[in-house]
Amino acid sequence: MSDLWKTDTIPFVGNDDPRQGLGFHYYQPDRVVAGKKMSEWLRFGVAYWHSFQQRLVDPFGEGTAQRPYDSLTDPLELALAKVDYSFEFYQKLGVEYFCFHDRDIAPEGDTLRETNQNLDKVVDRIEKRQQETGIKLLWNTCNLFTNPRFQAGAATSPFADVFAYSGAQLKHSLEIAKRLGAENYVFWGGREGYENLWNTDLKREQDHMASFFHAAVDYAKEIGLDSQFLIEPKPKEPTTHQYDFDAATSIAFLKTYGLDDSFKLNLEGNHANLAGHSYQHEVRVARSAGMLGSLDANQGDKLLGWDLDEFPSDLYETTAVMWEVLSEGSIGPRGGLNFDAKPRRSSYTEEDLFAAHIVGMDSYAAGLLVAAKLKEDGFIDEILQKRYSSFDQGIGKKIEDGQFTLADLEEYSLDKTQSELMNANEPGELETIKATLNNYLVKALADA
Ligand code: XLS
Ligand code: NI
Ligand code: NI
Repeated sequence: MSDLWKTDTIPFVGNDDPRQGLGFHYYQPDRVVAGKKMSEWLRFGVAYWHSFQQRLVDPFGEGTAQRPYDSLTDPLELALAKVDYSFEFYQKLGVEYFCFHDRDIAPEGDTLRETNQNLDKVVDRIEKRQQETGIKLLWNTCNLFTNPRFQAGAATSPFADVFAYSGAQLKHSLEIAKRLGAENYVFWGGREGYENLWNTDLKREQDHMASFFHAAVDYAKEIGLDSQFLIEPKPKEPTTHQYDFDAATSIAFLKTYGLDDSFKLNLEGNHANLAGHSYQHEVRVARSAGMLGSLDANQGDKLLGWDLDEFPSDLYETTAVMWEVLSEGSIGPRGGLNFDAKPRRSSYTEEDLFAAHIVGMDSYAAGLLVAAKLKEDGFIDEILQKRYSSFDQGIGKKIEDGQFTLADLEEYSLDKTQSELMNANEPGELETIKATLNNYLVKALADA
């Protein structure tokens, strides 16, 4: 592979040659697809934690990553070097957004006061680099799970001092969101859940979590922070049961506690699978509730059952997600595709980090192209329109309009024969649909 990335940006090379070098085969930021630029539909973001902070560790071994700042030993100097490197990386890759946890970017001190001082020094550098490059913050968040103080949770910790500390940490994190112009602010409930109900007061913990979110909403109002608040559902890991289990559970939680006007959802592919759902399902559920906020773009491995955070490469899945996004009109009011993903442990070079993002970006760009063709031809929309058309008139219309009683339905149905009701069904034709989807995938990409 060439060393071009060391000096230049990653080029678009087209798809004539299927062999993958360091170039984009499908992603062209300025190409207009379905009425918007690719870069506007996709709004790619780099996850600071995976790409610059963590070292490609797994539960069985230390990190393997090789980065140019590895030799630095002074924690603050190292933190600043990572910021500089990260902005070079975004520019060379051609992404416009990044995301971070507070603890990804700066070392902790002994007290929160010291930690905040460290944080502010690094935020100064980030702000400067943002101004120089025009690169924007898709979202930031609080890491309320790594430090051992959060062993039993943060906002749901059974220990009041830990709750108090968490709120104090959140306050500064929201101030940073305001300062850096975060489009969104994410809450992922790291250890907000339980290991076992025998030592857990579930109701009390959920009440605490809701009051934590209400306090965040209040403080955002107070400081004039207008980032879209997002909850990121995940069913398990690190706890056996996370309270933000999936989109449906999170929506119910937000509605129960009167928070649904202030939050939307940030949905992650691998989390969807851990919850026993497809990624498309999670996006559809959020859309149905008007709560699609943003996407953490990654994928799992069907042979392994934990949160692997692989870079997306499954075109069938990216097509499905982008079909939902096209149907919605955008990823969310201020959403984007954050690569909450890391190269495999044996892909430890800087070049691998580029290659990993390229496959993710190209996979979503390809998914967008296929989904746009599906939309343009009305293929899926027509299937849906036809399948539910019996609700457009007659008894179906009355049902949808709420103009019916059970007695009306009895009168309508009492003398219907078995064969009349069988004939009311139409074949679902899923096999034909799947074959046609494959044809669209192959054709749209060949034509790309
Ligand atoms: C972990 C989550 C996490 C959030 C941000 O599984 O995906 O990375 O996106 O805290
Ligand atoms: Ni995750
Ligand atoms: Ni995530």
